[in-house]
Amino acid sequence: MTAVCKHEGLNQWVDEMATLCKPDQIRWCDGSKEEYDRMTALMVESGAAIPLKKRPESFLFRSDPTDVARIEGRTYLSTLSEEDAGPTNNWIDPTQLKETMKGLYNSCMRGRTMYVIPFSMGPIGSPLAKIGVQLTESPYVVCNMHIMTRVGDRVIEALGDDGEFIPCLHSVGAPLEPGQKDVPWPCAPIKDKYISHFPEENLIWSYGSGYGGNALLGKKCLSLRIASSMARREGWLAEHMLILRLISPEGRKYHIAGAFPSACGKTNLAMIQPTIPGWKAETLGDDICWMKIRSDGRIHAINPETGFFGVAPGTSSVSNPVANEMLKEKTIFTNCALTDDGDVWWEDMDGPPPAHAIDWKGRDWAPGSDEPAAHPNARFTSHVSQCPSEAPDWEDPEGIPIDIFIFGGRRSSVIPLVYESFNWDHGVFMAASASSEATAAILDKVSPIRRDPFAMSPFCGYNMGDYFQHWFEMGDRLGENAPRIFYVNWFRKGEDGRWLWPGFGENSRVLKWMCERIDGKAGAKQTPVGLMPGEGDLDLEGLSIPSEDLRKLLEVDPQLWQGEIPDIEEYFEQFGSHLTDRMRTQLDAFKERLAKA
Ligand code: SAT
Ligand code: MN
Repeated sequence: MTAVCKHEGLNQWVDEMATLCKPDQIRWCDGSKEEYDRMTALMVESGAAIPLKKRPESFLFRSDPTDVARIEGRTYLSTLSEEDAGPTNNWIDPTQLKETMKGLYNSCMRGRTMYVIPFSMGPIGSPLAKIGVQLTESPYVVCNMHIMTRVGDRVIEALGDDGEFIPCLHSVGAPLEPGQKDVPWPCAPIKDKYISHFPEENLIWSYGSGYGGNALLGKKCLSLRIASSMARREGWLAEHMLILRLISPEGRKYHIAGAFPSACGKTNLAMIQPTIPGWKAETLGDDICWMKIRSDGRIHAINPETGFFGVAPGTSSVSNPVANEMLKEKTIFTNCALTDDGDVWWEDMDGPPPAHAIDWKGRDWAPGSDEPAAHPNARFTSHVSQCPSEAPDWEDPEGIPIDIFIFGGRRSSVIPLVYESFNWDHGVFMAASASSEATAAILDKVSPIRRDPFAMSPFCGYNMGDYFQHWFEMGDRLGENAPRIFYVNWFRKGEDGRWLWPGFGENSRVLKWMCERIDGKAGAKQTPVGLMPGEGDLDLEGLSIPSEDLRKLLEVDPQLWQGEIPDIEEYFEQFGSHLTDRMRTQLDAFKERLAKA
């Protein structure tokens, strides 16, 4: 039974939006298991969901073929002044954007039920948590929000009669005329999709897509775009980072927050199983990290989410044995292939491919087909409690003090395996000049290599130039307590196209070096890009890696790096007066070090 909402502001907003969208009925979500089961039953009956015989309480969904990933070209940051959105965001004047979207929202939920989803990002009552309320007519979104966030009555209770909430209006944009038969995955054409953010009002309006970050509004929209803008105003950080705890054989705990672009292995790293004897790892989060400086002077992190929305293809007992285990039950799969015996399948899963399957578009598929069986951005949605490596205290409302920041991207050349910043400002420069090769997590075509500072390029809710300044200032406030900053690249390839580094569990060797750097136990050598493990500094015991590969992985070629400079300069240039002199100082110093090398 849903608690009666006594929050007048919330009730009024729901009424107004219902008047605009004109659903047949309104249902308040209570977050219960019964509700989840009712919704999945509804979707099985309608044909939107396929129950999986091989995985208890698990379902497969196939999206519309045009609605398979975030669409950055249709994502907007609507501030009063265009300058406040900055050059990396799409901008439309708020009045104009609202006019356009109101036209689209008008009657958009006809023939459907509007669900009111009260949700909390972060443990309810935590000083780091925020409450949102999403309106949607998508039962798929309701179920995913159940897994990814804390939904229901306890959120309404926490709101009281005047608590602060972030309104998140969502519609798939596919009204049903009387008698019209529904499709399994209703959505609007790409030209009508809008994923809009109004950070000055803490408001989110999303229209036309039912997929991932476009539709699960607690994720990128609230927890990154809106939250980063709040964080700047309020002096904290909302970042696109995994959170991981490493435990040494002596029992010392190290907390790592790592930022990588979408589909660059954040989930795998968050669930790493160290290959070094005696070292253990625990998972705290795989995508989003909110951090505040607490009374001990250190920066504490929480994972505002409660689930994983991870890329399925490539997940195997080699790449991610933990996820492999986690996905055995109670999981929503989207755009994976379906096997004849009622299981899901994707490329690079364990074992041989099935002789026959139904691909993500619902067509017959057999090995050797031109197209992959699963969409490359096929996803799983699983609750944290199902993760075998879950940290027992992952819901600690106080957050966990961070020791190490890692930044990175996917680069087959130039960027070495690992390096450490000389100091905080240099680390901010390293993160700001991060780059990555394109992946399937975004639908738009992007250049083969794009600058993706802090892995926040698609998610920063204000001018990215000001964001850099915010990071510099956080360092000033943290002083001696500032986490150390590292950059990694697991994706370096040899001239023959081979991966040079084995990755996955072996990445623990690199993490161990970072931990030992903190304790002053491991050495490093000076290079123009930063501090790097010298001969014997990385623990490579038990790993057979050709010394030539290792040399390549840890090589800094000043000439190749020179080639990066014009791109970095051009990237920084676009921020004009919003680029702080502190960043220019770092760039100049880097150029000087390269010139001397
Ligand atoms: O679609 S999501 O934004 O949720 C996933 C991602 O791109 O990282
Ligand atoms: Mn992400």
